Amino acid sequence: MALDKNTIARLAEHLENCELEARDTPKITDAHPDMDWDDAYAIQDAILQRKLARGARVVGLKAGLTSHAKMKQMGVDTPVFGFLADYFSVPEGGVVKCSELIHPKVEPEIAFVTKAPLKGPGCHVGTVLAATDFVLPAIEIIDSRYRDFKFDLKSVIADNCSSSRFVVGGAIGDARKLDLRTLGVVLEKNGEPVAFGAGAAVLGHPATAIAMLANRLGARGEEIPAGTLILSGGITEAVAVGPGDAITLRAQGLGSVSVRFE
Ligand code: 0L1
Ligand code: MG
Repeated sequence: MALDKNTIARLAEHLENCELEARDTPKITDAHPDMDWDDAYAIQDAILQRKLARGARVVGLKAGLTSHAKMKQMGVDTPVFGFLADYFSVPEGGVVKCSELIHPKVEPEIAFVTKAPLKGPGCHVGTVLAATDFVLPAIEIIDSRYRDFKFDLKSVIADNCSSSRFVVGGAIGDARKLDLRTLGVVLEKNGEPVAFGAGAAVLGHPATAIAMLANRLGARGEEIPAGTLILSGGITEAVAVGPGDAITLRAQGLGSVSVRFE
């Protein structure tokens, strides 16, 4: 690690305050160009500990930057992983207040819910499908705390991978019976289709993102517990939203899920 404990705590406080007060900041590597990957995840973990200390709960995990469209959009080349706090969850058909966010964007995703623990190393698509209870469509609302969404991978990991809100809904599906690679999604903004894709856009198969997360946690002696909700990553580029917008995700065989912004 290149950063000391105090610096990690200070950067976690800064980034979390930016989230809670909906204000942006330059990316943290501008002031700390030598920070390493362990520092980045340590800052994310310090943000998590701050939330837990205030009584928040973790209700899920996420993989981000898992599609080539997203990697190209953000100018990066590898997936990242974060956590979902309880207050990020928005009910199906619910409303997101833009005043609580900086510059929200939406992403169509496939969410997995596990029925057995997943522990790496060695997890793969087969292990993930065997441990999956069901899948369902999800809209992730991302909101990087970095000015104009300009960041590098270490900065974005520290910022809990731009996590801010998410909605799951629609119909649940059996991951053993669905072909998640060819499962098509259409994202609509105010009734107009604005993004299209299929599950294979996520690392060839969305379960690959879950396997990568399990393998990353396994390297730290941790696992994905049974009953965990995991967002596998945006299938298309993220779409900017603002007050008055209505978003619907239609996923083949899995119904639809909607959210509004005010
Ligand atoms: O969920 C995501 O793919 C977001 C990862 C962080 C990068 C971004 O803000 O787009
Ligand atoms: Mg996402």
